Amino acid sequence: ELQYPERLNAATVLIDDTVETFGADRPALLAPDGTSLSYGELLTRANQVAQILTEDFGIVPGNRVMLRAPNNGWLVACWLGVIKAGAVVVTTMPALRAAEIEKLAALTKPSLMLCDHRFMDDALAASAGGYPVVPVGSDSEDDVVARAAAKSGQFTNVDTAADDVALLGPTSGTTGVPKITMHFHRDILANADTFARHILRPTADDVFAGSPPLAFTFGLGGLVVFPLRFGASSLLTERTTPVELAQLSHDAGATILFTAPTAYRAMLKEGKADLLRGLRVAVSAGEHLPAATWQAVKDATGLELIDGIGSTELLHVFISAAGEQIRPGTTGKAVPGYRATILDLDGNELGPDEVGRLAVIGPTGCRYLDDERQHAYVSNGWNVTGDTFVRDADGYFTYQARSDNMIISSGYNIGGPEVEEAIIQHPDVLETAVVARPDEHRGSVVCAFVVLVDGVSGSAAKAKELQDFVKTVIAPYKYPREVRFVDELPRNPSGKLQHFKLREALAD
Ligand code: 3SK
Repeated sequence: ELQYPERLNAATVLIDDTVETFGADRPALLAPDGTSLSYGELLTRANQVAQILTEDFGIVPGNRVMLRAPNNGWLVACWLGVIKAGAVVVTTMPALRAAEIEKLAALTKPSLMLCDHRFMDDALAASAGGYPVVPVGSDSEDDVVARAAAKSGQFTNVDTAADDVALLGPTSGTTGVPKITMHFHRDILANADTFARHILRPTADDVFAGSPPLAFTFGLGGLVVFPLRFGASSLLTERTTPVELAQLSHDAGATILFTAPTAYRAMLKEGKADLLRGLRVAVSAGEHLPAATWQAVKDATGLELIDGIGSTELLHVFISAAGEQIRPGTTGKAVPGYRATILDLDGNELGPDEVGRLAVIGPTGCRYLDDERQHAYVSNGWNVTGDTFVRDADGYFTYQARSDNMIISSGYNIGGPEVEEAIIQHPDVLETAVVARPDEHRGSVVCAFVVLVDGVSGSAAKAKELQDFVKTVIAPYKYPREVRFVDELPRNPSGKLQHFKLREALAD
């Protein structure tokens, strides 16, 4: 069991203690242009931000501070500065529009927002003067960068309790209605001390890289908390395509990569998977990893992808496997420190090989801010994730579908992801998402939305070709009776597929 002291500030552990242990000169954050920020420089910047918050804006412990920026060094310094000041970080995606920020602000009641200067318009429109919005990276005197230059860089971290809230993480999940998850100082360290320590086994010589935004806890863990906890370096890139990410990671000497299965498939399809050969660890999460993708990456690079499922509610990954423990096609076993089980609709535990709702309990775990959905998603400490899984007798968990994406057609239960997994094996397919379309005769039928690779166009003949192909890969009754070709699939700002939007499109 993890033991943390009663008084704990996560930023002390992540930056002050790391400087103490590993020295100030080690590179902490790497930028795509080849520049870097050392641990000592990052500590100074974070202290300056904490001074700005407390001295210039009167922020006191417990105040909420919204952050809005792409992945870069100033965002990390701001994140650490807020935690050092004992305040609460509210993470937001830079892609959000004014109305979305307004909704989050109504729920989280920020006292202040620190906002990358390129994303000020929507931020100002959302705040409408209700709380100050301070730019980061502009030429203005009011800017965090200019203010930082006038500060000493000395700050004594606020003596917070391990159970004080440090982070509010919004999640729209896959349904679009935001909930705000609350995380304590100890939670922030717990994922590093469970998933990272046991599955990734980082050392100070590792270089982390990846695509997820820091506002998504997948990115926060993989690109900030884990590297800082182990004294490693992290390459931060603003928006990149999968191929650009592969190239930049290769050039920076990355050893641990975090991205989603879609990105690995895009790297393979564009013939760039070779760039991954220098990695020690490649993590795939955020979406279901089909066994075919795992095998294709292994064949092309020799790398065995580490699959994982996590959630904003639990902060990071709680089921995974590495090395000889990996069983392709399964997500893995409960990460040490977590327990996972399968429940029926009444909340009773199911046995091996029975399909049901995944529930998890562990050192992190969900408290929603002022939200009665707490009762639906958390029961006796068990977090009910909204995913349908099956567990085998050895404790390995295999994904079936989001609980709202099991398709019942003519009495057959068909998991949408199983059909997606078959379609994606066709060489002309870049991405696909499968949902149920209501049908008078069959109850529902399987409908596939398909994005084709560049240079291939959709047609009735191509749809028939895909349908015939699926029938050769899985039981023919599961084939998509309808195929719709689209230019892109709807994703939320964290990059997760929004199947509900496709179901809505079918209902229109
Ligand atoms: O599996 C996910 O979607 C996830 C969510 C939050 C944090 C980490 C992960 C992998």
